[in-house]
Amino acid sequence: YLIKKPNSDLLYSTRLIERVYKNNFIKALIVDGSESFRNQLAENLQQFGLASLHSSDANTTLELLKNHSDIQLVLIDLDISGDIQGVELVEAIRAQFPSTSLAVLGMTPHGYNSQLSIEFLKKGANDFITKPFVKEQLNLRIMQVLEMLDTIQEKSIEATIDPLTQLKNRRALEVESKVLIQSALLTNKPLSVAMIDIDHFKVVNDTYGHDVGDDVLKLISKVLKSNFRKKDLIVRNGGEEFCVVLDDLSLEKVINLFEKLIKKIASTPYEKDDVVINITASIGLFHGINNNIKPMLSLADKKLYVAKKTGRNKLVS
Ligand code: GH3
Ligand code: MG
Ligand code: MG
Ligand code: MG
Repeated sequence: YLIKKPNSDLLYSTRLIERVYKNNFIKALIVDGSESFRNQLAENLQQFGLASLHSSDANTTLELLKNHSDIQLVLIDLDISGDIQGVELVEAIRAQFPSTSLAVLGMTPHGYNSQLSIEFLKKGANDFITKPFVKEQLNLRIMQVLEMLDTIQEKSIEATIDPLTQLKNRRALEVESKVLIQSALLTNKPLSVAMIDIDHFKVVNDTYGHDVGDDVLKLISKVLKSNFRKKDLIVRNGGEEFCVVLDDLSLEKVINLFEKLIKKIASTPYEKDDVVINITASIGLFHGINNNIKPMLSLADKKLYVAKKTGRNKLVS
């Protein structure tokens, strides 16, 4: 199947090698009914620094993908072992592993109807390649689908991460709070939604300038991250306002957590050169459940307003 072509080490192979070295490690999964083809393909990928796992059927493939989250590329032949065929496998993969997590390259055996190859694309493959192919062609396609994966991942990160603080943004809040709400409703457990707003932040900007203001926002973001669990949803809502959504905690525990946070913020001044800025924040907390994030946010916001009106540097729940 794989035609060896002399002097195939051309432009795209070089780019592939460079890419592999830049990213350290790319793991591929080869899904093909023929062991000798798998070995040949694996050897070719190895030359470019791509390690590969093998499978010949759909179930093993899905199992391997579940257990190896570092796989970035799956090469799938149309004609694989077992009842589930290559195209259906692509569909099953995409149901669990969206194009943000994995690149899929279909392989069409020689002499197959071209309509079948198109099915690969319809079911979510990034591209397909027809056998027999020369190495250069394979490397080029691999390069392209991996670059596509990079772009998709970059765009998806850009869309959900706040570039200044690296916290999640409001768009992420909308998407991820839905998941938290669903599971809270299912398990009949409350959520905690907190609105956190830095006190008199405008004074920081007006006194020390916008750049220092930005640094303060970064500092507060670090304090926020250090105060919560990895799974907790911490969001920069906009400006100097943050939002935290926690699941599965009693009101008492949550109050403790946010009281601790308030103290931590107040005792972590911004320091640079001769400048020392003491920062405080006010927090409004909602504890309960609703099938939509918006009313919970707005109730937390009302409590925040009370905190601001009654002296700041405090939690109102
Ligand atoms: P309060 O205690 O009532 O919350 O007062 P405040 O001054 O913190 O609130 P206000 O809403 O009046 O001002 C917020 C300021 O935050 C105004 C705006 O210039 C500043 N700000 C918003 N986004 C950014 C940013 O990305 N960087 C910097 N440096 N400042 C920002
Ligand atoms: Mg304000
Ligand atoms: Mg403020
Ligand atoms: Mg504000």
